[in-house]
Amino acid sequence: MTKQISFIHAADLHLDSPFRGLAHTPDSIFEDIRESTFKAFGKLVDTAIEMQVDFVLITGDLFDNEKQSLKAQVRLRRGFEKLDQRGIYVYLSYGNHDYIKGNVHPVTYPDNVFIFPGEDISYFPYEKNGEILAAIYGFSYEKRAVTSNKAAEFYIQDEDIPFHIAMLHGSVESNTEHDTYAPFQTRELLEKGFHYWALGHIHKRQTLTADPPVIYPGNIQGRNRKETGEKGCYHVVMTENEVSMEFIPLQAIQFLSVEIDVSSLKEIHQLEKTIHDKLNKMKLTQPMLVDLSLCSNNSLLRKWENDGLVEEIIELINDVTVYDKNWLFIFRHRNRINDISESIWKEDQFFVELHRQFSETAVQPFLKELYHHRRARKYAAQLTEDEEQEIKHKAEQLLMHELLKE
Ligand SMILES: [Mn+2]
Repeated sequence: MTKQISFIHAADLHLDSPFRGLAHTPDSIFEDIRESTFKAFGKLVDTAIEMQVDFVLITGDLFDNEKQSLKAQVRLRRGFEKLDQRGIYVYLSYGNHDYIKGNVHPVTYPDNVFIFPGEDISYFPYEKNGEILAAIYGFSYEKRAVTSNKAAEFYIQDEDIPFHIAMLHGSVESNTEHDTYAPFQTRELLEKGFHYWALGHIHKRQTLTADPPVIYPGNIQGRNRKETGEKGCYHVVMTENEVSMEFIPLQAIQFLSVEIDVSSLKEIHQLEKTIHDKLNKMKLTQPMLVDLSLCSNNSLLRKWENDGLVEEIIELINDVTVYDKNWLFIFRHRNRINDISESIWKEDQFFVELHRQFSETAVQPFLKELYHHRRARKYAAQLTEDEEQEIKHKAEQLLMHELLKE
């Protein structure tokens, strides 16, 4: 008989994320938001039970904060107990957000839970019906950062075991978008001969290679406007000859970014209808947090914005579903207005030059002081390419308008 194992691979639960940036939402909605990481974890547990998997892998950042909130630990324990009753094991490692030394209220988890004890790579044998079927390798962050190449330290320890699975919380060496922890190169993982690399740390779902699978499942619940769409885990079934994988969404709330061109609108009430119609087209099967961009090629949108009418329209739209189970809430909006005629851009030498200057100027150097400020730097996240472009665009528009006033 061919040997088979099945498991769930998840990472980056970030339980009890504070969602500070969304504290301006109505209380009932903010409560749902604060509960979302727990709800997603609840679905993870239910999925593991429904799929009757052998075990669950959670590769780091179970908690959002190194203090490992007591609430998060208790909710985890309850979830693990449910899995224990079904004979499902849990293997987990701590990451850069929940490194071991930060934990102030350690909670004891049930016996089905195996936690990698430290930064040296170790493995747990998984036994089923008296036979060791799999070896699960990993390590936990003892402190906030692990910057050495941990991948190099992984190796298969007992060739007699049929399946070898590696859990690694870290990033590809060339990835500069995220803090680079435990950097590795995909090629070097492949050389190791493991059957599955269960990665964590990067919140965007990614398949680095399919055979053998080297997988970031992403986080299980989006936490900000950049973490859009479905979030979840992989259900993996492995035999000696093949692997089947299925992505299973777990998010309780979805972040969505929506762009609407409102250039043709003449009256403010049309703006309400246009946004409403666009959002109405989406089937609401769960709560949605919408990041709305309005674009226009004329200045009417700017006038509405300055008169406070856009804000009012958004409030009116938000009010519609605020008490529904599947609410939809626009939590952020921005305007993109290009109302300066092309002929000015392209023909007036002064403006052509101005535009060139803008495109060649970087925003970062002007922010240096802010990012080095002892207190500000804790809160100021690095700007993304997009954000930098947006700032430049706004500044350019503002300057153009001031210059063209005459
Ligand atoms: Mn994380």
